[in-house]
Amino acid sequence: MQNRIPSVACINDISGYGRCSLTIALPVLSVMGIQACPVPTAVLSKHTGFEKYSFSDLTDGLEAYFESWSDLHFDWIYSGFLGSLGQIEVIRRFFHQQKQKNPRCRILLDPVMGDDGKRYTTYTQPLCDAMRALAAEADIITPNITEACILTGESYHGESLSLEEAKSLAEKLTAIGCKSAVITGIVQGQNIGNLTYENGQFSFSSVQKTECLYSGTGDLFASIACGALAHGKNLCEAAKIAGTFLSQVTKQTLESGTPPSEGVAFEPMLYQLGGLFHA
Ligand code: PXL
Repeated sequence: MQNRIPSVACINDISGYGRCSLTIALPVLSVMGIQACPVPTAVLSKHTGFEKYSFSDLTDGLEAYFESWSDLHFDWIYSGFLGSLGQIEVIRRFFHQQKQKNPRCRILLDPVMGDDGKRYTTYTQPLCDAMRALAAEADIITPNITEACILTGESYHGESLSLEEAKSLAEKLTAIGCKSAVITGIVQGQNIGNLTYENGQFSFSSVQKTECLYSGTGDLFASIACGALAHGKNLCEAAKIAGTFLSQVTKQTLESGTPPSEGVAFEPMLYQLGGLFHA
């Protein structure tokens, strides 16, 4: 007899080209043995890192989408790229509806807003402010350093942080209102790592850095972490699993000569995630 399959509502955009958001979350969660239920926030032809892309915002349909889900309950909600300011309040209500139906429902919010010290082109200041308010409602947030600085109002000085600086930033993140946080992409010399802060405990794990910045790495990290959490791992374990896989995939992506805007070429290694958790 199989164990019950955990379910995750995945609130994110779908970009036709460039490996990010739902085109990462759905295959990753599925292969990890999770029922991944998409909530598309926008449809883009390519992600916003490309020079030219089409963008269709799906805010207008979101309320009816969630309304038709009012008879369902999910084990996890995983929220990522948001298409517009108007979506925030609708998503906040969905969070509350789900927590009311299932007090064990957990929310992982990836506050997708920017990278490398720059905001993504569609992220206006009001949208970033609203993301901060939504982050306060989450159980776990997974910002990179750029996003952690936007959320806390700290100034950005590059991707290198000492352990003490990272710990202080993580404490400021949870002061927003979320329970736990992971800061991703912390560079220390030749290494790159993630700091988790959960139940008052810090944990830092790092791997050797690849000399190339691929788009979608944050989405891959958060998707794998979400899958591991849905299987009952704690945040420190989930971050280690995600960080290790990401490091292997970025190495292979570099060797394959994939351009950075096309994202991490995870497809040939996806099956390895399937072996981690057996139902
Ligand atoms: O990887 C984050 C992300 C998600 N969705 C869209 C993006 C980006 C980053 O560029 O453009 C549409």
